Amino acid sequence: MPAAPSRSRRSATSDARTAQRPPVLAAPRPVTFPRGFVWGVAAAAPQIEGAYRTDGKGLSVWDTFAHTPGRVAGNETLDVACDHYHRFDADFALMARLGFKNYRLSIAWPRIFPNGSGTPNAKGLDFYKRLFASMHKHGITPWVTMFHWDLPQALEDAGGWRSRATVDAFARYADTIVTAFRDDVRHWFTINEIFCFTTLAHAGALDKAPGTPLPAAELNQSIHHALLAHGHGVRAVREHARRGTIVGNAEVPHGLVPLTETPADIAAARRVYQQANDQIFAPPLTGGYSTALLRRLGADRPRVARGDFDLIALPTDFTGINCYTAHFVRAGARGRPEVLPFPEKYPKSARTGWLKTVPQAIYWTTRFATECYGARRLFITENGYGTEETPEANGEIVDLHRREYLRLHLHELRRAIADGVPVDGYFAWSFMDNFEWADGYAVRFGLCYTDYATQKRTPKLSAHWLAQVARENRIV
Ligand code: GBH
Repeated sequence: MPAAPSRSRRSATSDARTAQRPPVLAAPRPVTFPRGFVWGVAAAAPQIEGAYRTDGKGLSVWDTFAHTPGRVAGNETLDVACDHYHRFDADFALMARLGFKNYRLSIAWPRIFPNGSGTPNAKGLDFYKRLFASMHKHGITPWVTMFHWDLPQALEDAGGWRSRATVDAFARYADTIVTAFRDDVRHWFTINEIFCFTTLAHAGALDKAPGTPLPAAELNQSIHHALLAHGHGVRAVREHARRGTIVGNAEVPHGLVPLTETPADIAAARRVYQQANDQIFAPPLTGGYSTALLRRLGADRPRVARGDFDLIALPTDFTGINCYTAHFVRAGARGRPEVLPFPEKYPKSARTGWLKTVPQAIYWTTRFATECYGARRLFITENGYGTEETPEANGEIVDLHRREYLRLHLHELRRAIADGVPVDGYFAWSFMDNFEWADGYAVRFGLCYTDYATQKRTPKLSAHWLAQVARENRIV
């Protein structure tokens, strides 16, 4: 046998030498958030409450939509959902145990005005009174959305958002809830994502309720009415809430990120952002429709009454941004913006094709809101990841996909704050798996796993992780 090559000996020696003098590295630098940064979790009444006819609740457009065969995957309904209506106290106990101190929820309009008008339903008001009392008992601050898509069916039958009468009905509803809950609620959101219950409900895929096609002029009028409703939400808080109560919206601006962070690509992305957001996201901040928008809409532009923009642009206390994804933009020839298509295999949620992972979305969407429209105080009102999931054999849910999605977004959010973007808080979507609209219950966005057969909630790995982030105010 020849002797073993002496090389191995030599390398063993040099390894040992290296080990004696390891390079000195800094400890991982903690990525901390500003003192007082608000950490919370979010959900919405129609997606979790169930009890769809209990205590006098009227039907919403989503009840009707889900009961129409073929509209929701598996023909699933909101009838029972997470049964949060009967389980809220245990849900808040779990939230508190994890350490989440802020919860964004919504009030179901058809519980308060089952037929859209008339006298408010005392049992509906009483339900939320009990719910807020439970939250306060558990040390959780409510952040309440007035409208998260569950329009009373009676109002839809009378013309829905196409009709200006729906704006009046919303004004009355906003006055009613802000007054009724003035001792319980100090943080309000007016309307969640106008784009989703107007554009997506009346054009294109029609996969949001009521899901009926509309001519462009009526769609644009509906959007205008929804903006007016937002204004009434702000007005109602100013008129009826206790001093110090804050109000803003929760909108989902189209996300556009520069392919490279060079001046040319940034300018290209900004141009597309401004055009894509000039009808819904911009008006409350800018106080009008841009001339470019009006030119683009042409004869289909909405009728605007005198004073409408005084209402729409009433100053808010913050701008809420729901952030999930974005498109990449680069500067083409002569700086012309090019929105890039996503290649087939780009990282995305397996079940929700629209949810492409683009963490820079949170940096550029908040930054552009400030740069383009002067937003002075921002909250991330939703950010999250949905897909199909099954627990491991031991019952644990090791949702590393969601943890990575959230972690990457939080790093980008921290970068935005470091660059001066005024973001004061972050709400993860969603506290627990729930009714994911047209995708039914198959797509899970929860930090907690919902077993729909038993209604048992199990915090996933991501819930424990984000709760620790919230408790320590840094990315762990
Ligand atoms: C939010 O909307 C909702 O507020 C929340 O209720 C929901 O459960 C959550 O996100 C998860 O979906 O037709 O190509 O424009 C999400 C924002 C914006 C996502 C529109 C779907 C449709 C893609 N949505 N988008 S497209």
